[in-house]
Amino acid sequence: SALAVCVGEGLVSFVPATAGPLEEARTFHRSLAGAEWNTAIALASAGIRTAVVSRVGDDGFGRFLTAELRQHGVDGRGIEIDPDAPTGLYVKELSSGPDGSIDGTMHYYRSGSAASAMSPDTFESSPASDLLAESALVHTSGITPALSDSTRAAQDALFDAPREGRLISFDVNWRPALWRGREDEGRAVIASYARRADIVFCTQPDAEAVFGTADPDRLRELFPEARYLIATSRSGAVSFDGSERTESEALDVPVVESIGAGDAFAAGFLAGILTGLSLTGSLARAHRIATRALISTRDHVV
Ligand code: KDG
Repeated sequence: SALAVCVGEGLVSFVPATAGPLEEARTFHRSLAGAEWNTAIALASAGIRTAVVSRVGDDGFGRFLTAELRQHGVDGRGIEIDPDAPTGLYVKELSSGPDGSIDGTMHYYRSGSAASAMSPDTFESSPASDLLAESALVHTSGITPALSDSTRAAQDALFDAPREGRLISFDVNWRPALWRGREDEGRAVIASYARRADIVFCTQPDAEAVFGTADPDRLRELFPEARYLIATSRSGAVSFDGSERTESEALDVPVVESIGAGDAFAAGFLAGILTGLSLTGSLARAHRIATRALISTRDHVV
């Protein structure tokens, strides 16, 4: 069956047990995170043969992340172990609003991480090179080129390599914290990948922040090359397969955790496309899997 390869940084996330400033947080829940890794796990859970190509540190966190992948049926042979650099982390800081709602801020501890040293070389040696050569689809996002010059070169190598029928899927995933002080460059870099991808996912706030418009028809004009363009919002998605336009509604559920829902949505859509579903069928699958992520705090979707 078709192989999907997800390329990006896996992170360990730490979420405090209670809301409040980090200086007061004593107990944290540890989970796997990282957009492309979340998507990989959701793809494997949807029955798609899936591998991750990445790098982790030679440390307990790296071993935890790769064990989690394996447990969910994702092939982790394409993950290089860096003897010198650590596995990246993020810590969430929770604050509670006057109405009882909980808001989270992400603090990254990932600069100089093992994955931020991904480079075009990462794809040259076996088994990563074999996995990529065999893949029907490669999924990555706007996070990867934000990490370092070498990860950006890696992403370019992925996009510039002969496709040979392989689809390149790109989730915009605008993370301004990773582009601080060079936001305009970040916008241009992300637009350049969106122009070259076969499948583009973009949320409404990201579209506004990066492309200056969240109007799906305008986005279709900006990125005419992508075969599939999926513009998502809290209420649903407007999607294009070529010039065929479809609107689909998100299921109306109480949201427990929105982080990771986009990763799950992408996985559902890609699983649909890889198994030959129509645009409508793939979208239904995407909404179903994203809804599951929205209403749960399952370990792998934070
Ligand atoms: O999409 C969810 C991700 O944002 C989260 O898992 C952390 O990969 C992450 C990032 O770089 O923000």
